[in-house]
Amino acid sequence: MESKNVPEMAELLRDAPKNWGKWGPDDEVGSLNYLTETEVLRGVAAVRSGKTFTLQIQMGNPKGDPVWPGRSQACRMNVMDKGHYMCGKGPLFPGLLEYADDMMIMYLQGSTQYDALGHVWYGDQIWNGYDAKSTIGGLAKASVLPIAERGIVGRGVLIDIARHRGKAVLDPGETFTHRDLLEAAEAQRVTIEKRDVLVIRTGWIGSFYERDRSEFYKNFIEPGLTYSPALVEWFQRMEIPNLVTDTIANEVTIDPESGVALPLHNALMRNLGVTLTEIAQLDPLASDCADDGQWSFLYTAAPLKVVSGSGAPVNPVVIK
Ligand code: UVW
Repeated sequence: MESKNVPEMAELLRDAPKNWGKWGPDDEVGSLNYLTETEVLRGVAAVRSGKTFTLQIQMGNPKGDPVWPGRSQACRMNVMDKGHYMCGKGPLFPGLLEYADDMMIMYLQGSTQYDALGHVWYGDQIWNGYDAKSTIGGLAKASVLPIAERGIVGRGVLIDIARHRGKAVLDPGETFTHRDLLEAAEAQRVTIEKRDVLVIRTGWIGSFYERDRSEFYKNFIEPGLTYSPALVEWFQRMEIPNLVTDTIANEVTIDPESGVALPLHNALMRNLGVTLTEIAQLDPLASDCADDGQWSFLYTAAPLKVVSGSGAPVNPVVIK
């Protein structure tokens, strides 16, 4: 990559809009506040056939799990099975009950997941202006717990940017903007409405299972949305509560204009309170939408209730 002076996040986002204080000084769920009962009913009204889709990737697929470089794979360990009973090591219960048990060690961002609003920051402040020191030893503010306690239900709209560009998968580092999303939506004959859960398919996570692992991680740069003040203003004006994508980090890894890593994490999540849902498996849903021409649906998600968590695994359910 060409070497250039990369500005600090605070400099890049100096004039960027914020929703801090909009829902009070104690708010920890940000733009999810837009998902009122009216929005739930708008989601329900989008249901036509009753077809359902789950958006979580498998945990422990033999090909491995796609995770951000530096994070390790989820590790499931079998700690009790028939073998224990066969060698006399299984616990004895009246009536000779036998059972299998597992435990799992994983990054909370190591599967399809909701980021807590306090997951990223710059300038010593997280979402709503809370002190970044409140993250020390586990998030005391803006953790994933309040998000998990409320759940996420609303109208979802899928924009298949890969299909729109005639590709199975976007190229590494390939970018798109909100204007591209609007163009793709028009081609799909669907409208991105105010307060929609915005679901974007690039084909990237699906391609993880087709490619050689070392090829997937080589010079790792994901495709995705690219930062601009106009894009951030559009998210704010559209009152987007939740951005869901089939990439590991929901935006192009390095902003090509400034050279800054993941600026939208801060511009959208820290500043506007938009929740991010990452590593979604969108291919079966997208194929079905292309077949029946229905790109909007009821979107529901219940991340795990991890106290003080910076994120939580989730298996969103979509009903068409
Ligand atoms: C990082 O935190 C780097 O990314 P993500 O939000 O994708 O977990």
